[in-house]
Amino acid sequence: MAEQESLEFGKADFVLMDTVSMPEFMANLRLRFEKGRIYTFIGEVVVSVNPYKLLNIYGRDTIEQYKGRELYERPPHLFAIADAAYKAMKRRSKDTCIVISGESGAGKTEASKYIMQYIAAITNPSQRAEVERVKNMLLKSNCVLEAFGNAKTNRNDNSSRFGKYMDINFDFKGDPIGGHINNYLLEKSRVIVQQPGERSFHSFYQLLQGGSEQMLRSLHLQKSLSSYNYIHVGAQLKSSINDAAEFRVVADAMKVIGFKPEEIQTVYKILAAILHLAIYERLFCWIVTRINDIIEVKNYDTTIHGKNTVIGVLDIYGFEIFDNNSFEQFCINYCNEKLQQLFIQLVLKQEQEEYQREGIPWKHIDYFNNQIIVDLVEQQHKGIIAILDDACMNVGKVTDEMFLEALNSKLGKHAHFSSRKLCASDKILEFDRDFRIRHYAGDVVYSVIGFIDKNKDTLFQDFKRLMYNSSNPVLKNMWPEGKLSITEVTKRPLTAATLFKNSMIALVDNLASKEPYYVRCIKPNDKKSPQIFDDERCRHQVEYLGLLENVRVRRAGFAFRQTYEKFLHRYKMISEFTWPNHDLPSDKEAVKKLIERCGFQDDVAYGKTKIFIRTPRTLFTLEELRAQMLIRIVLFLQKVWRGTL
Ligand code: AOV
Ligand code: MG
Repeated sequence: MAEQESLEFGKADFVLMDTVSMPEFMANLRLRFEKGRIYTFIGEVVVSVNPYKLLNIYGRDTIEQYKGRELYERPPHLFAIADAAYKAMKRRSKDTCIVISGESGAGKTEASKYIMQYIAAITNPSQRAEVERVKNMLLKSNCVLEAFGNAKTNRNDNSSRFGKYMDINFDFKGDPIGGHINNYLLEKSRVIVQQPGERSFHSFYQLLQGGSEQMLRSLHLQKSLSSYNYIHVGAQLKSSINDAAEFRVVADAMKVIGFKPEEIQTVYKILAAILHLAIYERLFCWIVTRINDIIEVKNYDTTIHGKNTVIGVLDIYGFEIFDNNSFEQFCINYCNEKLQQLFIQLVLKQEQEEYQREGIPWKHIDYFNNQIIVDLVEQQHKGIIAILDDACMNVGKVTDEMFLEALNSKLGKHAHFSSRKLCASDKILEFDRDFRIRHYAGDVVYSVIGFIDKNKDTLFQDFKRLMYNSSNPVLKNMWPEGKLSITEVTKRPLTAATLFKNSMIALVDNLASKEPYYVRCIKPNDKKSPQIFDDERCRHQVEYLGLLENVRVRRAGFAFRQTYEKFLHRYKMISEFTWPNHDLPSDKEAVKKLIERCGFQDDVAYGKTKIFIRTPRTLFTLEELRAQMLIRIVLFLQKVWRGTL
């Protein structure tokens, strides 16, 4: 359990609560927020509350406190989890991932940046120039992607409008040698329409506010934001964002990453063209591909240097409810359902299943399993995406209303789906327009308008061919399908929703194949205020994130487990019964003897194939005993060798 700070700051690990109850959980969370302690552990999970103010807790001195320390030795912090993921990767050659979840504005993107900064700060102690260059590129890529993929929404002034999963590759020394970014569905409709109070992507405002007179003139642009239909509404909003200064930071970052001057020029030309004309996602994907070309691992020979390992950092758009929710919110919220399902699978379900499998006495802990909602969206033939695809396949004119009709007839009995047709008294929902999904994080009303068009996502082939035949290589690369022949083109392309579903399934498989570390972000209020801790809003998030269940499983559970064979291999020198070999009937019996010898019998349970240790302190003590014994063994062998025994 986490090193205890003074009790005036509350409990550093929710596992230490006197009773596991919502009031006590909330009281601790609030106390810590008010005292500026925004991080709290649940075992190895970090719960974070957005402070909405700059805290002096990310500097060099704090980094030094966490470097190389065990998770429980220091107060809870993002750095503790980043260090744990890094250590697992370095010591045990494990691929790890850090999954950051929480609703829009809860602090995911900021957390992912602090984690990357920490990893950059603790690696490459020998200051190899090439590694420094790679680190710099990885950090700067954030800033470029944020300029082109983030926007001000009513929930967050810097809201990620795309999902991002970034792999950082490390060499055998544990230093970064490259990376790869996967991006997920950009909310491209924002280029054309924004809800009241919102802006288009930052990049447009940055160009117009920060580009030099000469540059704007060469792009045939005017500085006046009100001249442009797509952004003039957003431009009138009062905001804390300094677009002119950010323009220079982003242009500089592109240079550092390795974009060529003519490529940067083209990016801004296309941005200008978009203001004149309706192709932004292509530009965004091209930027990601270009960054990937530059940051991918090069010249690493695994036969010489061994495996290169990976830490993945996932920062995706958070669950969101707007006044008007469309196809994009449907995809974003489905994505959050998938991540919640992964958390349930890895933290709640598998943990309990393992105790059952190993025959450890265990009282089952109930939790809400959102698989039913995941199925509602993605199930083959019966799910919403399948029904939408069916509607899109129909020849002839299919309308959004017909899609809603199909949903009504196929999902009428589903507990998490409703519409006005199915429930006439539900006056919030409009006939022929709305349906509601009861998500794990709350009810969301979606308007079907635009679903069919956005899902088909068709662009005229002539247009693609025209772009592909451009003499500008950047434009050409953005439209690879332009080279397809007519016969190839007539094959029906996958729909936007199916592509997104496939990418989510691949993402979850990828995360599940790595050792996961979790950051669960909570938004304290809807006013972006550092002072307000809105009890009701926070309680709702604690509830749907399943944090109380997480504490219960963790509290009743065991921090560490290992097969008897591996356990003996590491600790057999601690007891005379097991060193150098034991003559007991089984490894399990030998481990029992060893544990009793050390007096830890009350802190362990013996499963069929594994030993389970409840508290990390027991493990640390075993490690200390092992280290002491190894020194004695070495000294003994030295004496034997010198003949002085
Ligand atoms: P998100 O990534 O979770 O939302 P952000 O990480 O963008 O949320 O956080 C929103 C805002 O909260 C930031 O712009 C900061 O002003 C503030 N903030 C968050 N974390 C911190 C922190 N640790 N210290 C100080 N301020 C913070 V979205 O991308 O909308 O789901 O799609
Ligand atoms: Mg974000």
